[in-house]
Amino acid sequence: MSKVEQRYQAAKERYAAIGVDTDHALEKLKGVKISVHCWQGDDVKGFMNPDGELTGGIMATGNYPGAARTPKELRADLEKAFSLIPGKHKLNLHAIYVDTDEKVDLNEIEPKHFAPWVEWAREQGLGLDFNPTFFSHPMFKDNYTLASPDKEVRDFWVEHGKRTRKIAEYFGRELGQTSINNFWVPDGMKDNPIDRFTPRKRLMEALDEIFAEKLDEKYTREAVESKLFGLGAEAYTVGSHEFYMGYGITRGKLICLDAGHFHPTEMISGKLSSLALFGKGMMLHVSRPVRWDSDHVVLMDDELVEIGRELVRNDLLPHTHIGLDFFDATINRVAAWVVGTRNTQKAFLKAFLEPTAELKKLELENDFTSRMVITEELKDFPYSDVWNYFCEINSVPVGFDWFKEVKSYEKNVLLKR
Ligand code: RNT
Ligand code: ZN
Repeated sequence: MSKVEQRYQAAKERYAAIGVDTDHALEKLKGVKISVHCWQGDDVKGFMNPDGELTGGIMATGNYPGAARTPKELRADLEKAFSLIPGKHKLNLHAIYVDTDEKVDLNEIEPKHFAPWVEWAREQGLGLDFNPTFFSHPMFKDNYTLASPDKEVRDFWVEHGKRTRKIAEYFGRELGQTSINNFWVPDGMKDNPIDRFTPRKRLMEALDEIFAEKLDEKYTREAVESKLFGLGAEAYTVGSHEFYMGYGITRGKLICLDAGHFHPTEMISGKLSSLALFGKGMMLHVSRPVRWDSDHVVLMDDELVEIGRELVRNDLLPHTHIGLDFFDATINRVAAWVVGTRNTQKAFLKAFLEPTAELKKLELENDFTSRMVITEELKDFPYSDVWNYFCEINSVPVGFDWFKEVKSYEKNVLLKR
């Protein structure tokens, strides 16, 4: 028996004593698929423009060496990251990540421009999710895309949106896993608008136009992602939380909550139970806000743990698509993926290792003392011994060992770019 397994057996006994079956928790964890975002690998540049500058709507900062410059490099980096993450997952692509020799614009993309991704995903046993790219483009005009007062601008982006649906449908059909196509639209204003209403009406109508054609939900489903404010849209974001709550519920779309898109003290964990009652399903962008900014690497903080608990305790995982969304260009990008993904998995494991039924019973009996004592004692339980065993049985490195591999990949591959 390996050391890791010995420790697992000891942990198993301790959890069994409070009515938790660790083997069952590991089974459950295995079923949790994370949609890993491609854009941490190259600071959201994509491969559509040769210089790939972020020119509006979104911003990444930092210049750590080794960013992927081609689809091939990005896939190599992703393979490295996935080899250090237990389980089988999905890759989340953005429209700017075309893989083709043809010069194509966002309003011209077709499934064939993504064929190498599909081939690779099939080989790797990964599903593919997708996102239209409503930023970093000359048609992002005066901070607007779909909400623009200029019909020519709107039409360009409507066409783009429609095309991404066909591409997501193609991913779903080819790979046999529903491809979630997530719409995030940065449109907004730097300073106080006079008219908040009309841009929202235009956004609603443009989205309706994009979604007019019915596609088979077996292959693709759409999500809509809100935001409170962003760089250059400090005073007003057209696609706010209320906007997309209404839109998603009335149009049967998944509602995407990004953990970094709310007021600094407003947490998405508290919203899941309500959304689950009224919406058609949820998508998460697991991320981390820091003061006014979002998109930091996911760390094991209280909110992450709470997100895991909410989804597990209320059995919401079947209705929730878990995606990651962060891009830090000041650190090793493969390490960023591994830390963020493994942390997200660990948060679910912590939740699976809770005696939930017992805690719910105590709560119903108004025994709030026991509720507090158990949840606090549980924080010191050896969940990491269970996690390490999960890594071992899934043939990925345990503990710091994964970082050694990233370091040598950095030395042998990334620093040579
Ligand atoms: C931006 C949104 C959005 C993007 C990606 C790249 O604030 O969170 O999800 O991060 O589309
Ligand atoms: Zn997001």
